[in-house]
Amino acid sequence: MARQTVFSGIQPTGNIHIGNYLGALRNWVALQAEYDCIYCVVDLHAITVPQDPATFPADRHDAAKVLLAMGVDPTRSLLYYQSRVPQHAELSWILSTIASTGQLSRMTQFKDKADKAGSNLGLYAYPVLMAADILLFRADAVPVGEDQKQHLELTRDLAERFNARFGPEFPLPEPIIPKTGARIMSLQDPANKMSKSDPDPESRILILDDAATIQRRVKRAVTDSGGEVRYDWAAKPGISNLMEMYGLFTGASMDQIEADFGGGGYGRFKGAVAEAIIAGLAPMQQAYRALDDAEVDRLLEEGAAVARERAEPLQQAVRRRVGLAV
Ligand code: AQP
Repeated sequence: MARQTVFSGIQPTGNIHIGNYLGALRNWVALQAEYDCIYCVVDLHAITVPQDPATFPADRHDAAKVLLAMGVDPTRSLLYYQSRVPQHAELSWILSTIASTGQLSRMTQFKDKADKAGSNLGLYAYPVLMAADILLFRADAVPVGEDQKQHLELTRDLAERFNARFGPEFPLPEPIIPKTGARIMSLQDPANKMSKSDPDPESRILILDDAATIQRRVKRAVTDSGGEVRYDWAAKPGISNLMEMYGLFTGASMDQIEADFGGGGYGRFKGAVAEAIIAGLAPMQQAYRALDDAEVDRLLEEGAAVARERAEPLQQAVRRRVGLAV
């Protein structure tokens, strides 16, 4: 039986943080064992908020390097820059003609980002491009964090609408959202998710942060009143967030963490969390430093060439369905 296809993407908007890793990217790596995986640095998405054209190429290159360092393996998976595969944008346009503006206006990420960065048509249409990314390769499953659930629902709606209007073309993709780590929260405000675009760098831990920075950021993380280490998102969101991180980096269950650290005070627990993150990130940081920049460029170009070739017959089928090709 043919392997199922997985697609996912990450924006090269600043450095990748442990929320991206725990929520989505560690699944990207794990899924390679079983699935036909297609992973994309979604640069066309990133320019929906202002980017500096002078530094953007380096940011994009760096995002690709972090993915490779984490274990995305170009001998097993496709890895490329979205803008190098023009079929993404073409399919996005076709899907936009069946997307409802009412549904797009209800997307919470659009509302959040439009408030911060100012609105533009690209930001509004972002979920349609994301749908095109996924549907272009007829993906069966999409590993993402919880914040992308609404966009996945829109993708499924668009696939269903297309199939009903033009004939059966797209499978309905399923999200793969982890049970823990799907929503890692800001270290400075556990009511908001950890995010690359948060203006406060103390709110996040980056994959490439050094040990001293990680220790400082965990130490300064906002915690709750009382000193008991207990997994309780309603009463103790700051500590519960750190517990999830610790659990994901060490494999310890929440019960185990409570048994080991419950009455020991926040200071001792925070020290252990920092050490677990430092140890968990060390192999990726070593792998990152060992990468050759020219080789990374070559791998990404090679990935794009394969992706273009693979996308073309699929996109031609879409053109035929809508009457743009015979
Ligand atoms: N805090 C998070 N916890 C768990 N998963 C997360 N993801 C993002 N933040 C968290 C997941 O990471 C993948 C890649 O995200 P993205 O780069 O496409 O954009 P994003 O979701 O908008 O992430 P950021 O870091 O918050 O970036 P900005 O600040 O640019 O918006 C996705 O699968 C996402 O679910």
